[in-house]
Amino acid sequence: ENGAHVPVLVIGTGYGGSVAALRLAQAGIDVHMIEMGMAWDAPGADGKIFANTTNPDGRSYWLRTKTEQPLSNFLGFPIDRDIPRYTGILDAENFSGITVYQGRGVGGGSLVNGGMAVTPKRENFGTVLPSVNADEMYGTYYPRANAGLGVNNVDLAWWETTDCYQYARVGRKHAQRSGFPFVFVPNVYDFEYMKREAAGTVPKSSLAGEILYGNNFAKKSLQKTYIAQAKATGRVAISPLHKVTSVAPAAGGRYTVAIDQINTSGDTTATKTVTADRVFFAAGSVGTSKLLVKLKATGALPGLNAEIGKGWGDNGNVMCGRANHLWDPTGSLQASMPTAGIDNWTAGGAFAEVAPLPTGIETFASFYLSITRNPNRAAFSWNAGTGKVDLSWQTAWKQPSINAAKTIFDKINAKEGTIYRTDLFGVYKIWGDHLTYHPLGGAVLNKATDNHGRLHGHPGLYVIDGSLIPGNTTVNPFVTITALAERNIEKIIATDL
Ligand code: FAE
Repeated sequence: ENGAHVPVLVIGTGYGGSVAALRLAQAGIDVHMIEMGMAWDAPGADGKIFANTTNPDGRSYWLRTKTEQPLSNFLGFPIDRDIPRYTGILDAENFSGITVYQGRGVGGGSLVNGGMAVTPKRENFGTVLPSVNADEMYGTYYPRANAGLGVNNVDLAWWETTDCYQYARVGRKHAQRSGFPFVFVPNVYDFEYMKREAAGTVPKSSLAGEILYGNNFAKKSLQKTYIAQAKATGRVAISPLHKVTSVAPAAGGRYTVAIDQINTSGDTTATKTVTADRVFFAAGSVGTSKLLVKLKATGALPGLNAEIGKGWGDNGNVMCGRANHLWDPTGSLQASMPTAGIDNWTAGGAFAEVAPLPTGIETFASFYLSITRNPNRAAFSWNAGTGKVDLSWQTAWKQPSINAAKTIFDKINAKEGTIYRTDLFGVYKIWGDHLTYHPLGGAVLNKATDNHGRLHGHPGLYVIDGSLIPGNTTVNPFVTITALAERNIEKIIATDL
């Protein structure tokens, strides 16, 4: 409520924010979480909370009047369509050189992501978080994060025979015939439920193509794990459809937090001010960076250092499809949750997730999201003219990612006698190089903050989300974001509170 005081305010309800809220509450501290997106706890007119991937509606996108699907075309035809403007679940945030996809709502990215719960290989960890003790991460915090997230593995005997992973078995065959390691990865989707979907005994979610716009069943989003546990403590309150616009020092070492309440059309219906002893920035790499860059530039938080907004990377994301021969179908039924990847990180700097194309028809296509070693880093900056935050990323900076992905797919195409699909991202365009699902950095650990996420210059302000990670995790990022948050909050509770 306007004028209220809270001990701890958390901005955002994604991985970092949920870990912070749960552990603080368990330590006996009352927490208020502010989330700009919706609660996603009530069904729409069709009886479902979330819209289907193949049939987007207002629930699907954050305040857009037209969908912006990551695969914009099919057989060369644009597939985007008009939708009502609404505070939907997936934000396709357009910067000048890249579109950054993010989840909006209680649960953040966990609402829209593919659930791939991947711990980086230990030998690569030094490049992921160079200032963090790897023994502690692999001994304590990665296991804690995996347990908290409810990570599970697919039953391999079932995977080998089920129709819905034919596309992945084709991916394995092609990888192995070209000599690449094919690795299974854990997921937070309940694979026992998926078996029952395949058997036809429960309502379908992954086998109905649900992914980008939310899963109605069986994906253990943060709503079902960390946030459910946090609420059960009785110490955590959440305000959805509230957007933090400012944080500034107040008397007594406290902070004043300005918040806009919005309606489902995105209009501000009230502005509120609260005070907090401590504020955790957990608005995601883009959300946290935008706030901090603005607050530093406009003088609200003058003590922030020159590292704010820097070190941003796209986790080297690049997408592509391959056209298979007609004797190599990938299946009309494709589970929307990926289970495996092609690991050419050491030799070629690419880890390619074998991704589904859950269109419901046979496409003879193999589709991949590659995570690559891309050295380019961008910075956020305040644009006083527009009153917005810009990002310096340029589309051409994806070239190292394309080169890395080609170390896998040029070889597979040569071996199989196949070609790239050129119809998925436009007309005669092979590479999906205009986007990322994995924004990382902008308030890098041990640079913009100390080695546990305390912002320099303003005691009581913390960063605890993907903005701490300097641009690349070598694999999908949310397990690392969660594990780092577990590490940092343990230290902060022990020494600051
Ligand atoms: P995040 O989860 O983005 O949460 C930030 C929250 O803060 C959001 O709910 C925002 O709405 C909210 N917020 C932002 N600004 C404000 C403000 N001013 N006031 C109030 N609230 C605000 O942050 N990762 C994997 O590891 N495996 C996958 O399979 C995978 N698949 C993905 C698929 C898609 C389509 C997408 C978009 C992402 C995927 N990711 C995946 C990435 C993963 O979801 C992402 O790294 C994490 O969600 C980032 O966690 P954070 O806690 O940093």
